[in-house]
This record gives sequence, structure tokens and C-alpha cells, in this order.
Amino acid sequence: MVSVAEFPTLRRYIMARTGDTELSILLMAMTLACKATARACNKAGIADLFGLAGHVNASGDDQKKLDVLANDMFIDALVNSGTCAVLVSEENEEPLFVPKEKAGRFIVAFDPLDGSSNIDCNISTGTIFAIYDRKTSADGPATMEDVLRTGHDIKVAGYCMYGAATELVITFQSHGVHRFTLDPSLGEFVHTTAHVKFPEDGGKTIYSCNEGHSKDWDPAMQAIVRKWKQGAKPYSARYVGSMVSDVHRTILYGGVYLYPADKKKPNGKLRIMYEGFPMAMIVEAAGGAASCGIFGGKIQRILDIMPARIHETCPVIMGCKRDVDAVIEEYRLQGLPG
Ligand code: P6P
Repeated sequence: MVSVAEFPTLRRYIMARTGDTELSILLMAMTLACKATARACNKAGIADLFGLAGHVNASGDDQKKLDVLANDMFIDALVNSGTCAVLVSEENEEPLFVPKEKAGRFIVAFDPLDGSSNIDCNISTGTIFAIYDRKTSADGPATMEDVLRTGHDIKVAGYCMYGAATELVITFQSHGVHRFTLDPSLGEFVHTTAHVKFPEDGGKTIYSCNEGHSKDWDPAMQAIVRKWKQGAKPYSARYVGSMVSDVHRTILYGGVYLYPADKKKPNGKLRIMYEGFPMAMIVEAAGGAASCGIFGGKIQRILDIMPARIHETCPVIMGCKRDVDAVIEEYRLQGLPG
């Protein structure tokens, strides 16, 4: 029998992996908020948590009741953990600079409930987060220099998927991607897969995008998706409409997830700091690739971007190298910069 003390929980993994008490406390606060959000999603239909909250967030999205509740729970857990200097949330217009008496070292950018438009029909959603260490001296207050960084500065990236199971996927810089599944009977996330990797050959031929926007894509994106649908064995289309679910499937099964630029959103829809960056770090750590396609007039890797604003967006093309490389090659064939 496995000793309880040896049980492979996320708590044990964090303590063993970080070697940093403050980061461990932050991650335990983060996972507590994930468990509370999973419970709220499970009870949404019973606890009158479906529907709109009646407000619009910084990106112009209609806030759902659960968006607001999840955001409040994450902010409460993170501020009171005593480990955070600044919080950047999809649901808050401005960064939240934690009061000195409760402040710690870390900056956390997060989307508390991504894909929440799927909640009312019980389709999976998720939380996405990226954690940075402070860049400025801890002697003084944190500044925007601590907040606006490239994705290469991320110390820990992760997402929690609220689906048939509640799963948390996390990567520390250069330590691989690890998958944990919540065991509700224990209230613990249990280590289910170590060193998650894309299938060697790129895996299943799946493309994941909202093709309803395709008439507004640039010619290269239209051309590559058309090519994938041709031939004796065309690609399959899979699209949940929750980035966490679509990227989770892409990493585990293979293929590519796309949210390209289009005429209406020339810089794409997905937010760099709390969607693009954390997912790009995880996808690359799992052996995949994460590109914008064209951004700032050139072919650009998502993690290389230096965001100018906390809610800035970028086009997203992420998945197995086989398919991301095919998109980049199409841009080169079309003679676009990069
Ligand atoms: P569309 C959810 O709002 C989200 O940010 C991602 O989770 C998802 O992939 C995308 O937007 C869906 O956008 O335009 O297809 O509805």
C-alpha cells in the first residue's frame, strides 16, 4: 500500500520542486482557488450561478456571474497568501498592486474563468495563469516594469480545466509539463502524468479554430486550412470554444489550435499575458511550438513578445511542430515578411 505520506499529490510535488517556501505558498493558494472554482462550476446550475453579471470586462466581454465569483476567489486567495506584489486579471481593467502589508515577491497574470460562455451549457472551461518573480528591488513598491515582460521571464505557467475531471497542468521553467487530477474524495490534486509530451510525429491530424471567422483571415491562413481539408486523409476539425479545453486536447492528442488575426481583430483576440504566454510556455515545454504567425510585421514566437499593455492581444497558432511549421511555411510561401 502506498504510504499516505508518499502519496503523489500536487502539494508534495510543489514542495519538492520549488525549493522556495514563498512560491510553494503561492501555488497552494492558487490550487485552493482552482478547487473552489471547480466546486462553483459544478454547482452553478443549482446555486443560480448561470447567466450574466451585468458588467463588461476590460476586453469588452460580457462578464458571467461565475467570471466575477472566480475572479473574486482568486484575488482573495492570492492577496491573502502574502506572496504577491501585483495581480493582472482578465476581469480587472488595471493591475492590482497588493498593499505593502500583504505584498510578496510574485506577479501573477491570470484568466480566472476562460471560456465561461460555455458554463450555462455545461461545456468545459478553465483557469490560466503565469507567475513571474519581481524584477525591481523588493525594497521599493512593484512597478509596471515588474508586469510588462516577455514570456521568457515566466517562472511557472499552468492551467486548470473544469471538465468531467478537474485537471491541473503546470510547468516550471525547464522542468517539463506535469498533469494532476483532482480526487474530490481527498480534496487533493494527484500526479497522474509526468513529463507530458506531444506525440513524436505530431499526433492526430486535428485543427482547432473558429472557422466562422475564416473569410476575414489573411490568405496564408485560409490556404493552410484549405490544404489540411484536402487529400485522401483530410484533417479533423475540433473546436470547443474554450482555449483551455482546446489546448489541453491539442497537447495530449496532437494537432494545432489557432486563433489567427482577422480583418476585425488584426492583432487576434487572445490576451498575451494570461492566455498566449502561459499556454505558449506549456506547449513549448511539451515539445510543441507557439507562434503568432505575423505580429508586428514579422513572423514572431509568442514568448518573444514584449507586451505594451496588460490586455494586449496577439494571434495564436500553437500545437505540434509539424502543424505550426506548416503555417509558418505558408506565410513564407505567400511572401509575407518573416
Ligand atoms: P470565439 C473564450 O472567450 C476565448 O477567450 C478562448 O477561451 C476561446 O478559444 C475563444 O475565446 C473563443 O472565441 O471567437 O471562437 O467565440
